[in-house]
Amino acid sequence: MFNIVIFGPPGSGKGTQSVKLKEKYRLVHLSTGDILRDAMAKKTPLGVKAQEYMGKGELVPDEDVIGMLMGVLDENMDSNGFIFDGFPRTEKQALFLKKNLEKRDTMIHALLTLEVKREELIKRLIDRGKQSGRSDDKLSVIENRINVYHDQTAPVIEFYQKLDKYYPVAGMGTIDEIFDRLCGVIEEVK
Ligand code: B4P
Repeated sequence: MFNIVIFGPPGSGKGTQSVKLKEKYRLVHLSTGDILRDAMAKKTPLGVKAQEYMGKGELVPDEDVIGMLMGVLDENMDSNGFIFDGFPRTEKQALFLKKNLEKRDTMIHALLTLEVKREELIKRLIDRGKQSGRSDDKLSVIENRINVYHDQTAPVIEFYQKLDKYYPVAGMGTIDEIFDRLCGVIEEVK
């Protein structure tokens, strides 16, 4: 298996690039944001709980996200590998992922981190909000999401730096330019 984490602040293009990477490398795309939005749309107990947090731009509690992910991992262990998109978002989630992949004789091969300036993140998310109607894509919530990223999510970088798996990638430019940069790193790591 070949497993990568696509990482970066909200609006850095994780979801956008995951769709392209999944096709090229035939990986299972596991987006915790998408799974949570699906649960919200279906009004499941997890979805109702997640709505409270996501609407404010806060992280959904680790226990809920971890519980949700376990089943999806086991359903796809015969695949070529995973793109984890939006997970891990805390050190606790990173440790959980490491232990659970080790139990299944595999690991994360690279944390690909998209680096994008704050003003560009805000611009992209406001633009997306106009079309998607996502309740977390409005200015006050976007600013909180970016702050939450710096406070709670950025420490995940250090976790993977210690494992020698951290790869920063410039996330400014066209979608295709950024995709080429990501593929360049993957070809080196594979
Ligand atoms: P996510 O769904 O992960 O979404 P995201 O961080 O907003 O976006 P992403 O980086 O994927 O941006 P995208 O490609 O769409 O998280 C949403 C919320 O879910 C979190 O705030 C949290 O509450 C909760 N959550 C999710 N996972 C969790 C976890 N593990 N633990 C706890 N809570 C969790 O790009 C954004 C826009 O930019 C798009 O409109 C796109 O078209 C545009 N764009 C992309 N690349 C571009 C480029 N190169 N140039 C111009 N525009 C570009």
